[in-house]
Amino acid sequence: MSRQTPNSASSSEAKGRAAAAVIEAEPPASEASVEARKAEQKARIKGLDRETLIELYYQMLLVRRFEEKSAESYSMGKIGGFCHLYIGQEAVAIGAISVIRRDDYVLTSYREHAHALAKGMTADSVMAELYGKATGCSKGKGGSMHMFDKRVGFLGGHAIVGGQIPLATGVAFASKYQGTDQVTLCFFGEAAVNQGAFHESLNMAQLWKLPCIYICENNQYGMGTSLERAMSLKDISLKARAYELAGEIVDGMDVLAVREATERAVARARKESLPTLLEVRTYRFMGHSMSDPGNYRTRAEIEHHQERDPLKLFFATLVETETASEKELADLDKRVREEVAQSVRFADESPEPDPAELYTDIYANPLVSSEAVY
Ligand SMILES: Cc1ncc(C[n+]2csc(CCOP(=O)(O)OP(=O)(O)O)c2C)c(N)n1
Ligand SMILES: [Mg+2]
Repeated sequence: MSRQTPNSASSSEAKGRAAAAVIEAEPPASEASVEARKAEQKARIKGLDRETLIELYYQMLLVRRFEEKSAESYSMGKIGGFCHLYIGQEAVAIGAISVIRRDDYVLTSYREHAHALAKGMTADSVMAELYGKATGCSKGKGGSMHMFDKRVGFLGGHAIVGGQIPLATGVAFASKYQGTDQVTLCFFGEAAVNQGAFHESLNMAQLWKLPCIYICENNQYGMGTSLERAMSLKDISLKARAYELAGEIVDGMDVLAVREATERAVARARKESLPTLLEVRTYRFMGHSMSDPGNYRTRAEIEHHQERDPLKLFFATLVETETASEKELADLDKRVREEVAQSVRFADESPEPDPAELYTDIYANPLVSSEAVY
């Protein structure tokens, strides 16, 4: 299912392979049949201990239940502003972030509740931020799109499409410059790769050998525009070759496939200080945001992908390999629902930010006249 390109390729080799790969383009990983995917996941499970596997399932479940609750609270008017849900994509953030350290960095887009939770932020602080409360991770001033917690290396939450890509490149540069062995994971959607900043960043990362892992979450849509309508080269992983980076297509519905591919990339970054581009093929089950009427795709298309639900797949694998019983996983679900319910109570009962907070944590240039017209 995955295809790798080594860093060491000479440019003529790389050109030859790129041309061949365009012709032999593989079917999207997200299209693989449920049975084929299950067989692959069962093969991957070998060698992983039970504790790690249950933790991965717990984290995916936490994100799923957290977001279902967020949708409910949003509909009740408890959450304001934009709210982009991640349901369907859980295997990507959870699989990738499971192989990095607390002192490594993660940057992503506005669809970031999962990444924040996976990096170690509490459900309380993320939910309170959604509610715009003073106890939220950004003191209630950021909301859904601007989660941040320096203590766990979660550097946002970025609303400008592709805006986090050069920032992550800079963070990786800083780690290298300071001589640490930290790595940076930079997540973004497939629509962001059409931005100039993506290309500038990949070029610099390979030229300067930066420990940055670029993770493109290809969910096949940028708002209501499908990848087919927006991209001349649909095989995003090939874009790595333009800059001689290692590149790989990954099945984004299989948490273990994402984990393995990220492990390879992290080793490359940590030991050799080299970047990687992972194209992780996934699908979002919900609208672009809570206000998306969704009239650009059919219900049948969504249902087709829901058969490949990463949580359903992992549940089946855990049960069929006798790693866990159905009862055990149902009990875990109960505990997760309670943890999420607790975060809602915490957010509900937390105070609103003090009006004086309007003047803190803002960037303003005091040299610019207050009479300036913007
Ligand atoms: C520079 C910029 N252009 C346009 C937008 C409006 N916009 C917000 S999300 C989005 C689509 C991005 O899609 P993708 O990168 O695939 O991420 P996904 O939403 O699928 O996770 C657009 C065009 C923006 N926020 N920033
Ligand atoms: Mg997208």
